[in-house]
Order: sequence, then C-alpha cells, then structure tokens
Amino acid sequence: MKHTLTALALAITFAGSTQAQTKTPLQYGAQTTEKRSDDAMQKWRSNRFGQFIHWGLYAIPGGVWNGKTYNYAAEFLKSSARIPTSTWDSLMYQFNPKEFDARAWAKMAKNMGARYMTITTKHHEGFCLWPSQYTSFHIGNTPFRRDILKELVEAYNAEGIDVNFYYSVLDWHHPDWRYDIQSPADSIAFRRFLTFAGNQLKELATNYPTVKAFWFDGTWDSSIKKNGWWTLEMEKMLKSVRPGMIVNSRLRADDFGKRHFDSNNQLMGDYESGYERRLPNAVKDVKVTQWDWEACMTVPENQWGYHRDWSVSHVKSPLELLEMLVHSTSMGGNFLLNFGPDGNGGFRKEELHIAKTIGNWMQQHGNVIWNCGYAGWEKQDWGYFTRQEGSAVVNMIVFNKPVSGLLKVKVPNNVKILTARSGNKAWKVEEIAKNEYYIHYTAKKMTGPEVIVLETEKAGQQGDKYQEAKT
Ligand code: H76
Repeated sequence: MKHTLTALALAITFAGSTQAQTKTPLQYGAQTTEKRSDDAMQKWRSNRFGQFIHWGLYAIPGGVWNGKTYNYAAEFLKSSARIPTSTWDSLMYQFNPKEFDARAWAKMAKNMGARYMTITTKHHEGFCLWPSQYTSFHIGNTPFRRDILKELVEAYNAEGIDVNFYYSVLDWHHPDWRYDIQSPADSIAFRRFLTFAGNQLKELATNYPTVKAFWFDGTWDSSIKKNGWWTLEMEKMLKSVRPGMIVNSRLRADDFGKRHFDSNNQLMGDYESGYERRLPNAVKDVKVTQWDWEACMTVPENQWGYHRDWSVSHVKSPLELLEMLVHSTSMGGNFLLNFGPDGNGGFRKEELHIAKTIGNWMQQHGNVIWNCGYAGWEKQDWGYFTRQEGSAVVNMIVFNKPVSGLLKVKVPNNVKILTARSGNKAWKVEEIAKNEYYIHYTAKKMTGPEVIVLETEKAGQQGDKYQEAKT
C-alpha cells in the first residue's frame, strides 16, 4: 500500500512537472513574458490617473429616443431601441457641438490631476471623430466639420497630458462587419473589414504621431476570435509605425481564440485591461510584479456616453472615485475615469464637481499617485500604502481613521520607520512589536483622505527584543 501511494505521488509529481514544461506552441500568442521596462511603458505606468472620454453621435439623443428613455448604456441606444442603421447614421447631420472647446477640456483634465486621456476615436456605432479617408461616416461630413481628434490631441499635449486612442473593432455601420464567420462569403466580407480596420488604425497612428497607446474594444465576437492572427498583426503594425506604442490586452486573441491571456496563460498586449467597472480585490489577484493593468470606471453604474437621466443608478461620489484611484495605485495599476460630454460639447455638473474635488486633492497630494505603485507592505484597514519604486519613503493614504487614532503599520523584516509626517506636522511613531508600529494620528478632524509620509531605513537584525510565543 505504502509503495503504491509513493508511486502514485511520484506519477502525479512527474505528470505535473511535464505539464508545466509543455507549452502549447502558438503563432499568435504573447510576444513577451515580462513587464515592459522601456521609457514609453514606464511613462504610461507613472501616469497612473487617466481621463476616459466617450463621445460620439450617441451624445445627441443621450439615451432618449422618440420620447422614450432607455436606461441601458447611452452609447448602446441604437441597439437597445432597435434603431435602423440609416436612421442612426443620419444623426451625423445634427452633430454640431457648439460649446466644444478642446483647451477647456484639457485644462479640466489637467486640474483634475489626469496625466493621460483616452478618447473614443470610433465607438461601436462606427462614427469617426477624425476625418478618415476610409469611410465617409466621420466628423468632416457633419455640420461641425472640424477635426475634433486633432484639436484634442493638440490641446491635451499642450497641457502635458498623453493622449491614447480608444478604437472599437466591432462596427455597426460597416457592411462587412460580421459577428461570426459561418460561410465563405462571411469570410471574404470580414477579410475586407479587417483590411478597413487595419487601414484606419494605421491612419490614426500615422496622422496623430503623438498617440501613446491604443485601447481596443469590441473584440469579443467569434469573428475576431477566429482571426487571432489579425490582432497580433495590428499589435506589430502599430509598434512598427510608432516605436514604444502600447496596446491593451483586450485587442488580442491567440491561435485558439483565447483572449487577453494566451493558451499558455501569458498576458498578450502590454497591460491587462479586463478590469471594467471594478477593481481587483487584492494585490495577489493582479500579480503586480508580473504585469501592468488598468481599471476603467464609470460614474453611474453603466453609462459611458452621455445619458440625460442619471437618476436610475447610484452615482459615485468624488470621494468614492478618489479612493478607487488610490486603491488602484496601491495595487500597481492605472485608473481611467470616464466622462461623457453631451451633444453640445459640455460636461454635466456631476462630472465637473468630481473633476474639481479630485483635482483639489491631487494638487496637494498627487505625488503619492503619479510615479507611485505597490509598496510591498501588508495592507491595513485604515487605507492604502503607495511608494515610488526603490524609494525609502512610503506613503500612507488614510481613508478610515480608527477611533483610537492609532494607525497600525506592519513593515517587512529589517525595515525601520524613522518619521511619520503630514506636511510639516510630525506624528509620533511607536514600535509596538517585531515589525509592527503605531502611528499616533492625533488629528482632531479629517477634512479628506490624509496623507502620512513615512521615512524608513534598513535596520540591522532585530535580535531578541521580541520573544516568539510558544504554542
Ligand atoms: C460593452 C462595452 C463598451 N466597453 C466600455 C469600455 C464602453 O465603451 C462600453 O460601451
């Protein structure tokens, strides 16, 4: 019996290890197995906070069609209200956002603390915010005529903000789009579609040379999954047109139609983009040391484009969103906060309020977000740690002050906390056990999330001072 068990255990071990070594050979899988460390990627990472903008024809009806309000996402109105393509497309003749002011948008983003902006160049409806030579369904043929994308790129770049392009591959306007490939005719049409999309992508990367990243969407259908080769070709093409280009994992499918992560479980593209309207639960879920990631977030439950009626779902407060930004940073990820301008080019008051409130905090404390990431310390109930890679300074961002005023901090072995400060106010640091401290946070009142900066140093072995319990 014992022998049999040993043999079984060996067999299992052996099978396990061979399996670990056998990789599925892939032509269109991940291109690298490590985080990118080039300047462009480091810049993307250090930006941490981005503004997402959803703007297209859907901003005109704003979720209302023929007097009826559709509560589903405003940018899906064409589909929820079953509006024929020709009817929807004629909205372009009404697109004339008189209030649009790229520089005002860029200033607002800058004041909010955003270091990058991701704009829908084309959402599922197929309408292009730039004058594309591959379709007539674009901004140049609206009464507005101006190249909105160009104005935005210039205005945001002038404020020092990187601009990234959202691009939906799924296209409700293009006759050659297919959800699946079920016949030779489908396959011929879809080939034409892929050529069209490839041309547009090359056009965007060529004509707007400062674009830093592409944010792909609408890539979940079988048609794309059956054409994983194209997703790799696009990744390579964009990177050859613009060295340093960054693409999200959502673009990619491998030889077997596996998305985001290939059949060997390697991340495809440059960062993980599956966190939509949610954050990872904990550092261990996102394996911060293994890959970059970004979470994108709506203000209401699920509205990206402008919707007239925000009364049907919870509308997140500036504090909730700020906490998500801090939380993301503490887990080594980026946070992309969505805005949906209306058909005139203005922002709703809730969005302006959010931008202003987060901005007030960021102007004071942005340094605990930009350039910062996972600190490597155990999370505590009062909030979040962030740190600039390699720095001896660790930031505490306190959201929940305990009634005792004692903030527990557990440090890794051989790390000593020297001081704890908020601006020029010093808090008492008390060592309470091996690798454990209290910061005596005696502030009477918190006016917002408090930042406490810890100065640390490497300590020698902490010898016998603390005895381990015998149990
Ligand atoms: C579903 C879906 C789309 N993906 C989000 C990022 C929004 O663009 C939404 O319309």
